[in-house]
Amino acid sequence: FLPHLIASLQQVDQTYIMVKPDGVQRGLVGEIISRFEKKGFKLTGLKLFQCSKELAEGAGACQKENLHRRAHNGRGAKLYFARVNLEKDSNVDSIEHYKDLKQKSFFPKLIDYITSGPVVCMAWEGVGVVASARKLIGATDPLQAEPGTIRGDLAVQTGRNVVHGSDSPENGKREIALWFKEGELCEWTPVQAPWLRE
Ligand code: IDP
Ligand code: MG
Repeated sequence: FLPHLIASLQQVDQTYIMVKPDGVQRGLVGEIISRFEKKGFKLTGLKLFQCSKELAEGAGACQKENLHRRAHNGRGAKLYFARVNLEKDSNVDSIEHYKDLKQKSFFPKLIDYITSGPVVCMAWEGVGVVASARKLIGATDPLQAEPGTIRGDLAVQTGRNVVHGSDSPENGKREIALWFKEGELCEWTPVQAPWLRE
């Protein structure tokens, strides 16, 4: 029983952290990466990424369940209407990413925000990384976030709160799979590992 308990307590998790466009524009990328790096978590994926502008337009359209899109048949003569479900488009990262917030009034603005410039996508790994990263990030509303947290130190408004962090280990896996392609993540052992955990 005890070894099992210890093993489950030491479950290694993954979290998806993203510097949002305001964090990139304000030159906070290094500062934000540093917080997780200094804490002792392991970086397993990192890239600068721009959601296409089409996605921002899709944000309005995706409030409808389905979108009818005009398309050509092979010979270019007849036109027909194909049923396209935007949510199933594998390119629509930001909409899929925030799918739980689709009914919220601020959803279209959220998608505009997140596609308004490049973001920095990160995968971090470690025991307890999901909950710990949420603590390092701080409350959703930066004015409520404690000093010492990223949002508490670096932001003032919910709609410009500089960083995203997964809210559960399941969502950590889901979001990493959504934002990273196969081959973009690295398996490695930091030399400092024995200095972080006994
Ligand atoms: P979280 O980022 O702290 O997990 P969520 O409730 O999951 O917060 O919301 C996702 C993101 O949506 C927030 O980080 C913020 O950018 C945006 N958001 C949440 N609530 C509001 C709001 O009331 N107005 C504008 N944007 C919001
Ligand atoms: Mg959230």
